[in-house]
Amino acid sequence: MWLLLLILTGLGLPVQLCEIPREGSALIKCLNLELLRLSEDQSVEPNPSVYVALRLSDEHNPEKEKQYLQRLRNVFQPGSSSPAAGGQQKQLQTGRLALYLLALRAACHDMETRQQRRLVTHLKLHLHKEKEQMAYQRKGHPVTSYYQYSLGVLALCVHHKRIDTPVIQKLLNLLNAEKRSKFTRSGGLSVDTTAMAGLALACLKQTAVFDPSLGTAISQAVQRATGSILEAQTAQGTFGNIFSSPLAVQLLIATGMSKKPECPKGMEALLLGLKRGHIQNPMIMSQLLPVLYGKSYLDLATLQCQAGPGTLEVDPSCLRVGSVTSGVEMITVQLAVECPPSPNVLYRQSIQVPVGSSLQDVLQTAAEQGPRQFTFETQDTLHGPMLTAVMGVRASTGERRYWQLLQAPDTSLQNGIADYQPQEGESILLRFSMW
Ligand code: B12
Repeated sequence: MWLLLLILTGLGLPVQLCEIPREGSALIKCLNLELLRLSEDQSVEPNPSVYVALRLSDEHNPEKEKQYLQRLRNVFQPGSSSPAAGGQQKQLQTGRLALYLLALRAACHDMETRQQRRLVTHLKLHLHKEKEQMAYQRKGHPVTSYYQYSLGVLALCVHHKRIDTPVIQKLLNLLNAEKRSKFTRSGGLSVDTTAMAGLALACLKQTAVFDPSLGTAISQAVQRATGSILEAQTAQGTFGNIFSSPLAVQLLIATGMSKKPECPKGMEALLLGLKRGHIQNPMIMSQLLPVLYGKSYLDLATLQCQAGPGTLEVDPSCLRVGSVTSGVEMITVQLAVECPPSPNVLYRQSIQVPVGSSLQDVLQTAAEQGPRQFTFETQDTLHGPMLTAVMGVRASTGERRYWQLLQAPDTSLQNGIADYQPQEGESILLRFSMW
């Protein structure tokens, strides 16, 4: 096998090891259709990441994509059809604004109008503020997160907008080995963030919209990011967990590392996860779809938008079979709330819910039943509902505090409250944590 590869590479023939096995194509089509169905669901806030995924697909439904883009514009740039309107983009955080700009690139939208130029200026301003806050103290953090900062650089880059040297420099510093600890969360490497930072820098390398003196440092940082991703591969083939693997493989594709044997192993793990129904969150689905067509966000930089015939139509064989719950069989889940310092237990109770209930259902039941009072609040994000307050204690981005979901005593859950389904006898811990 290796000999054959060597010969093929020597002959200059393309060696594509990270290809999708033929039997995966039905699964991919269903994923594509699921995202298209989501784009039509008026009860769900439009998500620019879903639009980007649809545009990076090989199969299209131009009419539905057009309608979805309009919905995105209504939400992310209200009043953008009237030239006098200023839009609401000032309230968008770095990451959302960046995702919206990626969507506009995916639509080949004209960016030379006053309003669109203003969006770009806003993003530049956001990045400047993020950078200033990082520089403020020695251990300073960005206003939002390193992930959103990287997404911001990527968005400007795919639009071929010049990015200030100090902004790039900050990203380079973050990827330096000695500062690697900045990417760690719960003791492990945050593959998602490394992959996003790597994609941003790989885009810069490709489009060359930077001060040429940074060239070598950018190339080295891209190498470091891909190296970290490859090192993060697990025995199951995922890079980090299954949910960080789509962005990780995007980076491998973008940097030509898809020829490495780690890539097909990662792709296999992703297809298996998809087949087993582990990838249900629309945000993750949207990060995965481009990978399954051999693409990455970098492809947006060169995307052409010729109108072609629509080939994506509803396929009944893809209809999802929802989990059947009898509504009669009940399970008991232990729910506890911890708020350090000291394991200060604010609440502990057994909760009964029907089989198949989500963690959100458990919290809702706890809030409705006595004898001890339980309260919680959530906030809608592009990833789904996030738990933002418990027993009156509120998460805070500024103080980098959040409500961590755990299976007691110490296993951090890999799904959010809407997606996680506790089992009979399970102990769930909500812990106010630092990130
Ligand atoms: C940064 C980050 C965080 C930060 C967010 C802080 C901040 N102010 O930025 C912190 C540390 C708080 C966090 C927490 C959690 N996270 Co997180 N997070 C991310 C990351 C790396 C980037 C998210 C982002 O900025 N998106 C871009 C912006 C533009 O979109 P947005 O919707 O506006 O972003 C907000 C939401 O994404 C939200 N958020 C972050 N994580 C999660 C997780 C869930 C389930 C929900 C509903 C929302 C949410 O915080 C963002 C900022 O406000 C993603 C990686 C990825 N691949 O997406 C993982 C990721 C989304 N997180 C994940 C998980 C599991 C969690 C937790 C559930 C972990 C836990 N056991 O407690 C908690 C959420 C618990 C809760 N209270 O509901 C998983 C979700 C996997 C899945 N099944 O879909 C991901 C994909 C990481 C991974 N590979 O496992 N996270």
